[in-house]
Order: sequence, then structure tokens, then C-alpha cells
Amino acid sequence: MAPLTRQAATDSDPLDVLYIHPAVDRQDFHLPMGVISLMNSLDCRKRGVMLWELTPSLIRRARIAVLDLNWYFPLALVERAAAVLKQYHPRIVVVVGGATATIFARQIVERFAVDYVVRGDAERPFRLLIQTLLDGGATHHSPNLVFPGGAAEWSYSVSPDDTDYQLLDPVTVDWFPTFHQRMQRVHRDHPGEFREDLGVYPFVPVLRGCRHACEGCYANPQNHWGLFRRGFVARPADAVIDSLERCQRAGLSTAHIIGDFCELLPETFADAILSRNYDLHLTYDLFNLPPPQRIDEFLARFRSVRFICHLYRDHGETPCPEHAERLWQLLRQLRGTTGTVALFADYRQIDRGFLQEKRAGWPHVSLFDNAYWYIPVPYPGGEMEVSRQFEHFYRLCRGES
Ligand code: B12
Ligand code: SF4
Repeated sequence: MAPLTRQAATDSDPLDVLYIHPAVDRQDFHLPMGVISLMNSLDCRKRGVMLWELTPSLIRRARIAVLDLNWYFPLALVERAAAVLKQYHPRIVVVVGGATATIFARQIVERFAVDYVVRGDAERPFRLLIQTLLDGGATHHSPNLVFPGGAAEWSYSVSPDDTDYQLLDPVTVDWFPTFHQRMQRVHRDHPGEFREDLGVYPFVPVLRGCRHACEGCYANPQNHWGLFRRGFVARPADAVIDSLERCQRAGLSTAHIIGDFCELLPETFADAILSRNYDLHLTYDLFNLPPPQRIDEFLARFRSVRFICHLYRDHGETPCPEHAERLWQLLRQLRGTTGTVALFADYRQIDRGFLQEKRAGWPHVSLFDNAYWYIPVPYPGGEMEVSRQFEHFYRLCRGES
């Protein structure tokens, strides 16, 4: 296959790939964390836009349109967007991927104007599919694809020695001007903050999946297998360090890590990551609580660290007095340092007065209600079950139930 050549796209040049984020509103800058790296793996004429930036002329300039469908909310929006794409450009190829797309792949290619769904880990399948489409070759052999009337073998999953997984670039977004500008502003005006309303960018990828098996989470090994056909996997420490250094080189103020390597990986991994200094603020989600020395190492290595903590152990799942005791110790340890805490608790289950009292006098601690995180989501399952879920979530997105 001939290698693709990169050409800068101006406002009137033809585009090989147009990525569209199906934003549910003007504040929805939540791209699935894997998407930026996927787009960066393509060396072709590419452009990213929010759904509300789409115009007929942009559609007509593109050969391939790519949409993410990770959280289920944009399910009906993706249907509408695909129909509009085909209306203005009947020969455009429409590609969709992400967790929800993986679960509902068959329904999406059969009921929406979508040509391909890429299931599970998309790094190699997506790159191969785009390259084959641009070369005019036969696509049906690219792994993990589902298309109208058929499916290719689901044979690709990332592994630590997979260079596609090692070489992720979650930082470069010059091909997506609106997102780029927004993120430059967020990094300038809100260093070190973790605020969903601002959009959280970039996440430094460390691992996929989890060793715990909390109900209702896609990282739970059973759900994870259904979504990715593999178990828990981590990138090598060098690859993670490279991603952090990319953030620095790009002049970003903050990196975000969700996927607690202190808890889930051997100590040597954390030793390697924390063996050097980063000119970055960090937000880091602690699934459980590491020893105090580890916390000190984080503080020494980053400009500041905002630890996301959970009132219960195992990422907020299990009430536990020892966990609570260590949590109060951590809050005391961080007083007067560059460390702050976003403390998440399920407000349906706890006495809020007790928490308010606990944190009185601790300005470095903010309280968050994560009750709203526990929303029903689609899960992988048998054919009948998936088709039942599809009808439910599709109607939900269309405001019909
Ligand atoms: C990190 C995370 C977040 C981060 C965001 C990270 C981000 N920007 O992606 C934050 C904290 C912001 C977040 C927020 C929310 N999250 Co969240 N989050 C996670 C978490 C813990 C890990 C995700 C992860 O590691 N992904 C790994 C990366 C690499 O995979 P990826 O981005 O999905 O991409 C790969 C493939 O899916 C695919 N792919 C993805 N997109 C596309 C697009 C195309 C075109 C292609 C080809 C392929 C492709 O290719 C990628 C590379 O292989 C998961 C649970 C879990 N542990 O899995 C929940 C999870 C994804 N979140 C979930 C939910 C529900 C939410 C919230 C709605 C919670 C809430 N109630 O507010 C919000 C939604 C935000 C919003 N307003 O849109 C659900 C999604 C369920 C669903 N299908 O709807 C999950 C699965 C948790 C669960 N309940 O099981 N979340
Ligand atoms: S610890 Fe967190 S990521 Fe792991 S299974 Fe539980 S909720 Fe999911």
C-alpha cells in the first residue's frame, strides 16, 4: 500500500478525512480520550469539527467522515449527522467508533447511513481502514470492522508491545482548530483544574481496563472483554513518560491521568514515572490510597497535583473505616502543600453534614457529588439483549421514553 502523504488543509482544499464530534451542546468538548491519538496516526489531509460547525461545502470537500460514539448520548445525533452527510455527498464514506458504537455495531450499520463501525481497540484497524479507503482497495479484510451485510474478524486488541499502542500522540490537535483554541484557552486560564464543564484535555493514556470488578463499569474485566476482546493492559512506562513530555513540549499547563498505576501496576512502574520532573500540573485519580511517600513524590515531580479521591475504597465502591482513616490522613498531609483534593462521594448515601464538618478548615479540599455518574449505560451482551438495549437507548436519545 502506498504511504499517505501529509498535506496541510486550507479552507478550500479537498479533505481526505473529516472528523466530526457529535457534540450534544456547545459546551460538549468531551472527545473520547482515544480519538485524538487515532486521528494523529493518520498522515493525510484531515480536519476536525464540532457537529455545529458542519456545512454543506465542508461535507462535499471530504472523502471520509469519522464520528465518535463513546457515551450513548449522541446515538440519535450520529444517525442524523450520517443522514445529512450522505444527503450532501452521497459517496462520502461514514465511519463510527467508540464503546457505544462497539456494542450497537450491527444496529448502527443496518439502521443508520453508516458504512463502517470499528469495534474495540481501534488503533490499527482504523489506520488500515482509512489507508485502504484512500488507496481504493478492498476494506473488508481490515480487522474489527462491521459493515452492512457483514463483519471482518475481531482480531485486533492492543498489547504492551504493540507499537501502535506505544506511540500514541494524545496531544497534537492542530488539525481541529476549534478544539485547539478552546484547549489553549483552558490551559492558559485554568492550570491544574479538573472541570468537566471546561472539557478535560489531554488524558495521558496509561492503561485500559482494571483489576477490580466494580459493577456498572466498562473496565470491569467481564464488560471489558465484551468491548475489547482482551484483559487489562498497560503501556510501558517509557511510553507514558513520552506522552507527559509531549504535553510539556506543546506548552500545555496540565496533564490528566485516570487509571491509577500506583494501585494497579507494579511499584517499579510508578518509580519510573516519578523518577523525573515535569513542568506540568497534574490531575490524578486515586482508586485507593498509596503510602504517604508516594504522595510526596508526586508533589516533588509536578508543579502541583490535584488528587481525585473517593470516600470509599476501590474507586468509590466499598465503605471501609481504614480507607476513611487514611483519607483523613492524606488530607492533613496535603495541607499547605501544592497538592489539592477533589473528594468524590455519592450524596445519596452519605451524611453531607459530616463531610462538611470534616473538611472545615481545609481550603485545599473540594467536595463533589458523583451520584449523577451512576447513570444507566449500554453493556455488551447477547444479540437479543443488545437489541433490547438499543431500542431503549435510541428512544431515550430521541426523547421518546
Ligand atoms: C476516563 C473516563 C472519563 C473522562 C473522560 C475521558 C475522555 N475524554 O475520554 C471523564 C472523567 C471526563 C468522563 C466523563 C464521563 N464519563 Co467516562 N469514563 C472514563 C473511563 C474511566 C475510562 C475511559 C478510557 O480509559 N478509555 C480508554 C480510551 C483509549 O478509549 P476510548 O477513548 O474509548 O477510545 C478507544 C475506542 O473506544 C475507540 N474509539 C473511541 N472513539 C472512537 C471514534 C472513532 C471514529 C473510532 C474509529 C474509534 C473510537 O478507539 C479508541 C482507541 O482504541 C471509562 C470507564 C472505563 N474504565 O473504561 C468511563 C466511561 C467511558 N464513562 C462513562 C460515562 C457514562 C461518563 C459520563 C457520562 C459520566 C457522567 N454521568 O457525567 C461523563 C461524560 C462526559 C460528557 N459530558 O460527555 C461510561 C460510558 C458509557 C456509555 N457508553 O455511555 C464509561 C464506560 C463508564 C461506565 N459507566 O462504564 N469519563
Ligand atoms: S476501580 Fe474504577 S476503573 Fe476499576 S472497575 Fe472499579 S470503577 Fe471501574
